[in-house]
Amino acid sequence: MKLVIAVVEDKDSHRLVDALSDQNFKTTKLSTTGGFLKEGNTTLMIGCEDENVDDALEIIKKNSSQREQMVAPISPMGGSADSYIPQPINIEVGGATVFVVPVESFFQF
Ligand code: 2BA
Ligand code: 2BA
Repeated sequence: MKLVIAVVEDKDSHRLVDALSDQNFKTTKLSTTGGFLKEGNTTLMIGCEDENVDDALEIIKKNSSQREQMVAPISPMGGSADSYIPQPINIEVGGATVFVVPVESFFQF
C-alpha cells in the first residue's frame, strides 16, 4: 500500500476529489498553506494499493491546471527575511506536487 500526498490549488481540489472518488479512490482533504506564497492550498491524502498509484497520479495530473503568476515584491519588514522578494518575479503555480510514500501499516478501528 502507498500513501499519495498531493499538494494542489484550492480551486482544483473539488474537481480532483470528485474525479478520484469516481474511480473509487478514498481521499482525505486537508487545508494547508504554502511556505513560499503563504497562501492557502489543499493537500490530499490518498491511501491506495501499489498497483493503483499510477492511475491516481494520472487523475491528479489531469485535474491540476498549471499557470504563471506574478508575485509582487514582499518587504522583509512584513514577513520573515527568508521569503524576501526584492522585485516582481514570475513563478509557475498550480499543477500538483506529489509524494508517494510506502505505508507500513493501515488500520481502521
Ligand atoms: P508555496 O510554497 O506557496 O510555493 C508556491 C510556488 O512558488 C511554487 O510552486 C514555486 O513555483 C514557487 N516557489 C516556491 N518556493 C520558491 C523559492 N524559494 N523561490 C522561487 N519560487 C519558489 P510549486 O513548486 O508548484 O509548489 C506548490 C506548493 O506545493 C508549495 O506552495 C508548497 O505548499 C508545496 N510544495 C512544493 N514543493 C514542496 C516540497 N518539496 N515539500 C513540501 N511542500 C512542497
Ligand atoms: P470519507 O471519505 O468521508 O468516508 C466516510 C465513510 O464513507 C467511510 O468511512 C466509508 O465507510 C464510506 N466510504 C468512503 N468512500 C466510499 C466509497 N467509495 N464507496 C462506499 N463507501 C465509501 P471510513 O472508511 O471509516 O473512512 C473515514 C474517513 O477516513 C474517510 O472519510 C476519509 O477521510 C479517511 N479515509 C479512509 N480511507 C482512506 C484512504 N484509503 N485514503 C485516505 N483517506 C482515507
